[in-house]
Amino acid sequence: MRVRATVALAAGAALAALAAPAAVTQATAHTGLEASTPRHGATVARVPATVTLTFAGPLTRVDAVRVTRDGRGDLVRRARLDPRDARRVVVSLTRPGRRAQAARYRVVWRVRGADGHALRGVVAFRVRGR
Ligand SMILES: [Cu+2]
Repeated sequence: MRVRATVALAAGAALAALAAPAAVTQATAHTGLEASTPRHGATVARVPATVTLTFAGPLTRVDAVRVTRDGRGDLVRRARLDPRDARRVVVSLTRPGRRAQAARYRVVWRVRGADGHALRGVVAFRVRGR
């Protein structure tokens, strides 16, 4: 399943309306989420130590990442751009104890693409535990 990336409309639409055709092409080449580990919709045995988000193009900034467990809390220890690959966001997690891991997890992310657009989305996965 592909994760939907929502683009902040106001700035993009205004720019696209004013821009020349070449710039419009660039503005519509959004830096969407391409892949993640775990994948969206996956069921895994344990909570991973890190979640990675891979985008189609480079990012300039990670604005916010939150990882909830059954809709609550935040397991994020640290979220940052991969210093070797600006298309990747690496999120390290505080993992619950083994017995508390079975749950539904949501990675709620907000980043900024190199084209200046804000992007946001959610990667959901499930841990069956044990
Ligand atoms: Cu864009």
